[in-house]
Amino acid sequence: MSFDLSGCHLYGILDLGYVEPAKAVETTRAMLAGGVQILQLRAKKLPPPEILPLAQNLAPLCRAAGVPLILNDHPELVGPSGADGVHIGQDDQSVAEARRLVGPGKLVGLSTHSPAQARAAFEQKPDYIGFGPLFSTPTKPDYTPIGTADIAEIHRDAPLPIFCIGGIKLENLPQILAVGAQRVVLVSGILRAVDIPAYCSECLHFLREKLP
Ligand code: TZP
Ligand code: MG
Repeated sequence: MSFDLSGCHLYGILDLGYVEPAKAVETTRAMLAGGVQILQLRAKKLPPPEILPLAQNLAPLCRAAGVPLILNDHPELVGPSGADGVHIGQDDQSVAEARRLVGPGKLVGLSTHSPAQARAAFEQKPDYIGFGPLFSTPTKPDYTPIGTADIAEIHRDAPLPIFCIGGIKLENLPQILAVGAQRVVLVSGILRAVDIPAYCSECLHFLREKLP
């Protein structure tokens, strides 16, 4: 059985564009201590043989915290690393193919960058989608921000969890929750925080307080 994401609202990405591989374990511990409810390892510049041992080190930490570990790309590393799923993009393999590669009981997430892509994703039945970037972000510099105007509409009757992403920080959570966001992904907000556990925990408290 795979994870039930219905209670997950704070998704943190450990992006190795911000964190040296040598600090991956320490940073993961800090994110988990702060209460992230899903954790993704995103290592765009590392080859699979270097991602595998990192993921193998993070998997037991996430498992002990009851938090699913998701690998960005590399569905073939999910089984060997003990991760809980994969996150794919619009230019990667289909959700069905990613699901075949990760095997049963694992999660498959899909990035979407417009309402049309989000609606098309509903048909592909991933376990969740990312929706953004809402705001411009140094983490994904080549993407045009899509803004917040479509958030409410895309949540209406959505058949799966939607995680808003892109330029989201503790400071703008009120703004995006006010327009209907329910779940958020943070990367640089968390990884540039002076106190990562405190930052994550403030985000989580805010989400818990404001969401129904
Ligand atoms: N996909 C859409 S925006 C984004 C990804 C991976 C980056 C979000 O990073 P940040 O630092 O939280 O803006
Ligand atoms: Mg990808």
